[in-house]
Amino acid sequence: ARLGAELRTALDRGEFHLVYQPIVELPTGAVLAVESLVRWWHPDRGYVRPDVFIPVAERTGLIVELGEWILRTACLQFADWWRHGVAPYRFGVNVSARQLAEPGFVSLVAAVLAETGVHPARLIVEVTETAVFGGGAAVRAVHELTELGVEIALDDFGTGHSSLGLLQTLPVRILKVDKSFVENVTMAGRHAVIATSLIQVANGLGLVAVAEGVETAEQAAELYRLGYRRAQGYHFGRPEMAKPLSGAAALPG
Ligand code: G
Ligand code: G
Ligand code: G
Ligand code: NA
Ligand code: MN
Repeated sequence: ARLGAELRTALDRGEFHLVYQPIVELPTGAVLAVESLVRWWHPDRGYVRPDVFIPVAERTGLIVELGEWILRTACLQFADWWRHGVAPYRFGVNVSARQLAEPGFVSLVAAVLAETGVHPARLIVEVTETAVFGGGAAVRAVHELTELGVEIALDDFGTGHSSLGLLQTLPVRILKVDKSFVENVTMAGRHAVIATSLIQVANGLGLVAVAEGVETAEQAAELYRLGYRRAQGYHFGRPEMAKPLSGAAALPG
């Protein structure tokens, strides 16, 4: 409960910031997109991990307001990159289950895009399989976001309530293959089999697969051999704050 109250204060005090991690093309390493990830430095607690505070924010409902701040901040950053001619092709924003199901979420996205002057096709909304598994408001929001021109990515694919049927009915174009399958991709075993199958499913359905959590050149090479053309992970670039825009290299990675 204390953490819940502190989240409210943190938002008012401006203790959150965003970091950005590159998503690259294989094998060139060219940056195609960035994913924004939220960070919280508490004056006493120090760094609090998002997998600790995001679930708390979901329970208290603060995720709606925090999520709006995240969306607007990422869009403003992208607009700034765009103005300076250094924008990647697209940028991803994580949206939690509760945010997605919140009435007015799609209108909010439309308003923030208009306000910041970002073209809808530049935005990728990253949602988990579990968020859209039950149908209902979250699934309607995904359809409406697509009508707006926003891209949808299924995050941590293969670890949640996975259903290949979801890929038939949801207007998803990007599968983010969870890092647990990438970790052991260079060793014969269950994870490698799943990584192999998922790229075949993605390619067969005309979807884009992104391999997450790529940490070594060996993993990148094996993923390329399997057919992956998009990757993300420490090997290519850590999540970093946007660099001040004066010189050329402003993007992370
Ligand atoms: O870096 P990592 O520790 O950045 O993030 C851990 C988890 O926290 C992610 O898998 C994601 O589910 C969640 N997360 C990180 N940033 C955001 C964000 O901006 N919004 C939401 N809803 N979740 C986020
Ligand atoms: O939103 P999502 O659940 O996909 O968040 C991605 C998570 O993975 C974040 O916590 C991010 O910091 C983390 N991450 C990004 N690249 C790597 C990597 O190469 N290795 C590991 N272990 N984690 C990574
Ligand atoms: O290592 P991590 O990805 O959690 O760091 C996220 C960002 O926070 C980094 O880009 C780093 O520059 C920044 N950072 C590191 N230490 C501090 C700190 O003590 N306070 C603040 N506000 N930011 C920090
Ligand atoms: Na994500
Ligand atoms: Mn993920």
